[in-house]
Amino acid sequence: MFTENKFFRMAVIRVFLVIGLILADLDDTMGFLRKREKSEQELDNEAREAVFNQLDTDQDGYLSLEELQTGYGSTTDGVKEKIARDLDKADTNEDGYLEFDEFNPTH
Ligand SMILES: [Ca+2]
Ligand SMILES: [Ca+2]
Repeated sequence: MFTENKFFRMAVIRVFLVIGLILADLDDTMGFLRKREKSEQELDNEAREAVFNQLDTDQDGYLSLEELQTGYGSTTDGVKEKIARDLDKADTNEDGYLEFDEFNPTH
């Protein structure tokens, strides 16, 4: 009876150990995913900033329609109009310029 009990207890302990390992692993995985998500976002921000600074040729912190059109190398009226429409859409405070917060080249 005593030995049976001991085996049972060992089995229970083993089950808890396995559950503990799975949970620890899951936590690691979640932490890894969170970290990755964050670094991707940071990367995205850096890329966005680099593009913004490249387009902002007079470095005033705002992208004018001309800067956008020149930066994107638009030669045809169609492309120029599209950029003007995109600027209009992205320009949420409607000052006619894109500041960094309004600038999202992936959209
Ligand atoms: Ca500018
Ligand atoms: Ca604006």
